[in-house]
Amino acid sequence: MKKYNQIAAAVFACSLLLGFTGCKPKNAASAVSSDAAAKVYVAPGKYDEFYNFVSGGFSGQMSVYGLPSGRLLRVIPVFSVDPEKGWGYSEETKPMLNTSHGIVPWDDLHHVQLSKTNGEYDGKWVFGNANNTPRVARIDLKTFRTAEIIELPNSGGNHSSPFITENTEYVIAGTRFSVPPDDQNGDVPINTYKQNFKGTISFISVQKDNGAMDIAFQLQCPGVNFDLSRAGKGVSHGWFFFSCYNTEQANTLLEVNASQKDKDFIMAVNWKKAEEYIKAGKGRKQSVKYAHNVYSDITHSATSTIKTEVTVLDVKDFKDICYFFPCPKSPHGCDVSPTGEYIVGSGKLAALIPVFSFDKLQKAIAAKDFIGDFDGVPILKYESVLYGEVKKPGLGPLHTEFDNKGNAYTSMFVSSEVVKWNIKELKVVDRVPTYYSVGHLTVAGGDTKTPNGKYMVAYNKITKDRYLPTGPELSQSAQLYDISGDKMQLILDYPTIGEPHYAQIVSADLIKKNSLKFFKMEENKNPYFSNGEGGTKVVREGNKVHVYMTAIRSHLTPDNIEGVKMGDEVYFHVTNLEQDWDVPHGFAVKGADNGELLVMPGETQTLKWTPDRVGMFPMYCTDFCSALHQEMSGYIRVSPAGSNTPLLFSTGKNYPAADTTKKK
Ligand code: RUQ
Ligand code: CUA
Repeated sequence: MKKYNQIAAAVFACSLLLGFTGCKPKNAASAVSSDAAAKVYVAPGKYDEFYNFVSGGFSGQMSVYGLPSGRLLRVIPVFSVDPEKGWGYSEETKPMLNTSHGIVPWDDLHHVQLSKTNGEYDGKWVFGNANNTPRVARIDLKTFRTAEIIELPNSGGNHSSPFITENTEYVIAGTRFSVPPDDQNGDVPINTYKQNFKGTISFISVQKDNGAMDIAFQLQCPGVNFDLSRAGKGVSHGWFFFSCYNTEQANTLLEVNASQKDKDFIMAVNWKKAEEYIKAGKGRKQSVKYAHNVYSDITHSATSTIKTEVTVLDVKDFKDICYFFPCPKSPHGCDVSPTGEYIVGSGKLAALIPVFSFDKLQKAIAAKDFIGDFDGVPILKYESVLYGEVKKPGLGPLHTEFDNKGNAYTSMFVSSEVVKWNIKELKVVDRVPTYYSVGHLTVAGGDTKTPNGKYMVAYNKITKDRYLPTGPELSQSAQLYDISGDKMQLILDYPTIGEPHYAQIVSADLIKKNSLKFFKMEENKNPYFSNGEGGTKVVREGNKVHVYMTAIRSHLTPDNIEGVKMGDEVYFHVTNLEQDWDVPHGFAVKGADNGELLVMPGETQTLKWTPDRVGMFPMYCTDFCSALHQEMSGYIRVSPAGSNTPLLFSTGKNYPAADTTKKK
């Protein structure tokens, strides 16, 4: 307890310090070496060597940077609407944000995971988690767009997610908040946590060829908080490791009540065993409700399906799926070394880094070296699983990644530094300050079997004085370190979008060759596609007016529309006829409370507009597409309800003036 108090005091002192002075390590500016500029300089017209996929945290998005330049290449909308991409505004993209609770326009994305084959990045997809309304998304790296989102029942706060197995057999998602299962009455006193609350882990299968996701099964585990996880690899393939906190099972003031025990747990899961039980029909069907959303690059639309069943294994009934082993004080990160032999726990309040051995874990399980059980799950003895401890690494270890020379890099939130240590010897070999309060870090290929080991990026929670002031909120910051030598060397600071949590770095060669340039017109199966300007039309169906419109440099077809009346709902189905890279057209109409559109070459997107008044409404292309972009515009006339203005539409034609406004 004394030890805890000291650490807590240190945590508190530093957070106080941060609050007032910025807890500034010395020589912040001079920490950058003189050759740093040359190391990060990517000449105009040249490509970066790596893509860096970065979580946007509370923005719900994912951003893509080039490294080593730190240039922002793209923000990918995932769990939030995004006006820059039109995501969530067009009728076609809205279903992607659907959940069993209805449309959720903004969530919180913490972790990114690139798909893997044989424990190496394969460049096909990147996955991300929605933390608040639990979901997992798959982003297609051909289009850099979200292709699929699956909601997770029986979960709350999908933090320990998404982590993937060596061959992307499964994407795994552990619940942060334990909750009563969805098919049980959740209307129970909160202080019945111990009896009624369960922690669920979801196993999402991923189809090899097209990436299609499905919830294969869920494990119902004791009620604790799952924080982070990693799949085993190499020798530990077939296993998964989850850090668990709040093993006190507290339901209030967790800050104190979930920090009582000296050790929480890491939970080891033999997922191959769980898979066997599922195949043998041992799972129980549970009725639930969750959304499964899929975007098609052929119909250029999303569908959202509500599903109603999952298969659940209750781990306390199967004694050989899950094992707990103690891990010092409120573990956060739980990372697995490139060989798969070492599992690194990071206790947020611990003053050491415990390193566990997979080999010892197997022996301890075989020897039934248990010290008891926790809600029916056996607990192994700490010493029997421990490989060793890294002593005095710094304060507040959070996350660890690995290089190709047998070293590990651990972020230290409280002491604001990255500590490099040797895995075999458990000796600290180098440390560098971060500016300030590093959360996650990533090494190029750092969670694969063969890390690249050239760069490491620290993602800092607090920026303070690093950039020009921009009011009360400053952009969060990433810092790039050259780790190719013995000493880590800070070479670049760059601002991030939202608050970065985890990120990954992958060789650009793996991705850039597959990138799509435009959608083929002949493959466009959107039901409102206009096949060329000859295919455009305006169709009235009761009070719905469907405008089949095309956009090409530099006009809209039709660009004059009359005969729309108050009470109508107008659907602009805009097809971009371009068949060339990087020529989007936008579409906007005055007063549209549903936003605007951005339409990629060969794609069709729909804006719904309900006119709120009689009059003349300009419409135009919002993306500066050509010299005559300003000419890419038109008018839509709205007449009173019941008027007999004929439905007319055209481009380049002036009909004889038929002034219907005078007639009643
Ligand atoms: S977390 S700063 Cu949400 Cu991954 Cu550790
Ligand atoms: Cu199309 Cu501007």
